[in-house]
Amino acid sequence: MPTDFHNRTISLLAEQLAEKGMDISQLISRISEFQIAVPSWALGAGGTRFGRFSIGGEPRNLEEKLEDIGLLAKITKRTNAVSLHIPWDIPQDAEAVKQKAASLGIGFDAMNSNTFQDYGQPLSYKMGSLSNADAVVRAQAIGHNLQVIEIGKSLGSKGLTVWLADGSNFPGQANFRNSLQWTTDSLKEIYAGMPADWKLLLEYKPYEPNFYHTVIPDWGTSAMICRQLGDRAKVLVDLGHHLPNTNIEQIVATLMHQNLLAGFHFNDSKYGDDDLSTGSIKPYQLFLIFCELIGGAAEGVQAWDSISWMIDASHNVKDPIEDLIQALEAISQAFAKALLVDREKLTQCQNEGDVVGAQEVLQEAFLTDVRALVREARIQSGGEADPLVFYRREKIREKLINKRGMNAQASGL
Ligand code: LRH
Ligand code: MN
Repeated sequence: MPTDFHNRTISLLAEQLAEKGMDISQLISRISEFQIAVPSWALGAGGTRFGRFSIGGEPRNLEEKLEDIGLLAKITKRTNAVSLHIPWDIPQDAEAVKQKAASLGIGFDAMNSNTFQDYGQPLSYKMGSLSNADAVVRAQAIGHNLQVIEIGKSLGSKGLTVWLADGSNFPGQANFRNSLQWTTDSLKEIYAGMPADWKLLLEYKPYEPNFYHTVIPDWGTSAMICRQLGDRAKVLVDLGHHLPNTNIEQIVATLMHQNLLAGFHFNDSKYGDDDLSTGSIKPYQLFLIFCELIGGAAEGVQAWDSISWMIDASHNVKDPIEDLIQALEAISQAFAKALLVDREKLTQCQNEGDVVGAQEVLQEAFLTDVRALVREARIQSGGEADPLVFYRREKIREKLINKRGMNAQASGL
């Protein structure tokens, strides 16, 4: 039940926004429509090479992962889809899985292939997959991606995310040009194997697990390859896949300008690909990214609905469900704040070279407390006023531990 304080906050905010010519009910419906997919591999405790600390009550199979995402959907109303990773989440009975997901109000966002591990396939990916010097290994990796597409088709997914660990650890280990050409040729076969209404999301990453070169290290290389594949191939921006101090909002603006932005893997980081909770380290950057997204859509360079919104995080010390509640909230708040930017005034400042004025416009929006707005959107959608408070009050983790056991371990990273 929303508190009286909440209702008074909303009516005050409605007044403030009306003065700026903004209709709070329109903002609330934009926030309610904005849904973010949850990764199937983020429902267990993640880990690093230095160790993994289990959380207890982790989902032991795909069905239990869907139950946890169903809970998130029910209490936050901010997610309505899961992004599966193959082979970590191969459905035993696709139709049954599809029905279970539908009963929980969940659909299937982009599928993720995996040619960065060996999981019993005939040939190892140690020396690469789509860029491997051995054409037979490349063919195996292409075959895996085509299999992932078939699984995705049986679940109603419309996208394939390809992230390649391919690269090298030492100078001289790889021929950069051959690696790039073999990768591009392999992706062409995968692209040709996709249904006409699917998109290929090509994810870049500067390093890890290879520490000298990565075949697709940055947005430019990914965009260059996408252009060679076709217009349903676009660039996936994982926020953690940038060298320190990279201007990610400019990359987003540039990709949208070229109608080449596939979507996002939301997370946050201080140093490398830390996969920390979205908005926990650099909330202003996340806000600026949404400013570019809203600006690009308003200017018509790329359609808002053509972009995929997914979280990609790994929880070393937090309860995964609590972390996802926080991440969904942080993303919704960044989006809500960016919707408050007076774009007309900003454009005027930009055209008049009023640098101070432009910053004032952004800060005015960023410093507006939108928590009540996001809460109101959730309440109006039938969600919990405060999902984290609900999750703890209902002792859901304890109940999951009782049902699944302390040592239950989810598949994934
Ligand atoms: C690579 C990555 C990729 C996933 C993996 C789980 O760092 O971001 O998106 O396949 O994490
Ligand atoms: Mn990712």
